[in-house]
Amino acid sequence: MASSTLAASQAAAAVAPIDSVVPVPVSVQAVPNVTYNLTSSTQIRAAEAATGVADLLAATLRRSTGFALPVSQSTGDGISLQLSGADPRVGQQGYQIDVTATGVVIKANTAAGLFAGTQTLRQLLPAKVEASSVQSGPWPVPGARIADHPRFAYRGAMLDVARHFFTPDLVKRYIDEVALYKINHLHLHLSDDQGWRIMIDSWPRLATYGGSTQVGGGPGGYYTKAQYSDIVAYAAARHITVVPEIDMPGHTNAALASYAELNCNNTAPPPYTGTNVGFSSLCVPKDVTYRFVDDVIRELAALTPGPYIHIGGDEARSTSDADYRAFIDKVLPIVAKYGKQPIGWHEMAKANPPATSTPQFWGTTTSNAPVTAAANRGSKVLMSPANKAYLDMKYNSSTPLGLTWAGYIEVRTAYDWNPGAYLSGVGEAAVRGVEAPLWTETVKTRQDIEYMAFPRLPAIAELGWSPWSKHSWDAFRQRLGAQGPRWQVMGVNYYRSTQVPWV
Ligand code: TNX
Repeated sequence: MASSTLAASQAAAAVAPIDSVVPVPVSVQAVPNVTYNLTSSTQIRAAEAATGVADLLAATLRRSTGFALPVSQSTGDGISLQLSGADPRVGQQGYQIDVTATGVVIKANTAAGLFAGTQTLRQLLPAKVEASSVQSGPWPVPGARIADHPRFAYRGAMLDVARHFFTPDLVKRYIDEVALYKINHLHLHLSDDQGWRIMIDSWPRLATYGGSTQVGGGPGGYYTKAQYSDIVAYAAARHITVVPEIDMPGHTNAALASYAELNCNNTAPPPYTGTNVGFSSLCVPKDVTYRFVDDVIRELAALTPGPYIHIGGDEARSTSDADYRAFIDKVLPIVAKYGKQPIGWHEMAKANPPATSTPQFWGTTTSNAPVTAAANRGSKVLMSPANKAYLDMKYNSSTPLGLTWAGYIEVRTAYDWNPGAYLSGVGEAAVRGVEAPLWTETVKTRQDIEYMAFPRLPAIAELGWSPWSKHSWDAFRQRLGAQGPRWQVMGVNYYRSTQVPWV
């Protein structure tokens, strides 16, 4: 081993589990010479409202430890999940952990907070705890007092299931992978030129015909309503809110191909399997367009327990400016009518949307007048600058997958920016959170998804969760390096960036 590599791995190996939690907690105090050991007699005790969180934790720990780990509402030592007595400062999503010689106590004000606490606990345990078969112990948890809560309420991951279709099982695996880093929103890009991926009963050809292909001409696919609801429930159990996106008025070739009447010339174009953008548009002057939008939003809202529906709105290069504004003006009230709040790619801000709408910034500059104006009117902005947060950009010139239009994004580039002070005139208080989008023109398999997301997704997750005062590239790269063994055990195909001292 070259001496510099050896030095790097020794440095990394020295990072104790308590110092390697990602995202870094608000406050971590080690309690020296104290360890709690998980054993065959450990019990999991949980308040009734936390039974779901306890069951998920038990399932993870049982697989690798082989212990029974019974879940009950009793009190006593072992692992205890409590919904009373938490410091009010941990808020609606935070938690406290106390690890003593007799047990691990996690307290929070909500089940979401307890779930976040259990994700920290997983990271305090040895990496082999993630194994899917029984491993030999010991299973030490280091003595600690942790108090933690997020910087931003919204920490998102987006998966483009339109350019390439991904099965419900693959989406669930991604949910599991991002939950470990306290991501709490999964944005599904459900429609684009190349495919429509959700059954809409009142317009069934959207899915059956519009969903029948993908980039490169593969078979595509779509989610039935039952499958989609199952994904939503799986995410909800992990305290992740699904944000469905139907992209309009552009990025609509799959819909236009499915129904001729949606086209201004009443002629359906053929399905599209290339990777160009900006060539399609719904027909803005036609009434049928808004019957279509109303039906789609109504059916989608009924499948959506979360507060948001994403209406896309990006790259509408085949729609005139006037038509674009007219379209957004008509669509936003439809979203409100079905009880949802709109999110849209930042072009939506040109239409002066109301303060209830969230523009999602995806530019590569640090100023955007319409977005700043929207923030000044009271909108909260979701930050996804393409040259920092886009998981589909190549890491460097030798990355086999990905695009380059927003530049190369190495791990440090993904980490070293401040979402609360990035866009001029859009300060911390005007930011709803951060999101890491994964567009899939070049991404076809689970391994591809993981290679592009890991390790950049945890970088974006830390920007969304941890306070800026804790931001440190040098400390982050050490913590990230310590995640490597965990990903190996989980079978996550991650990019071994040379910027990170992998353990
Ligand atoms: C731009 S970002 C797009 C997507 C592409 C992506 C590829 C945005 C809102 N639109 O349609 O997939 O670039 O990086």
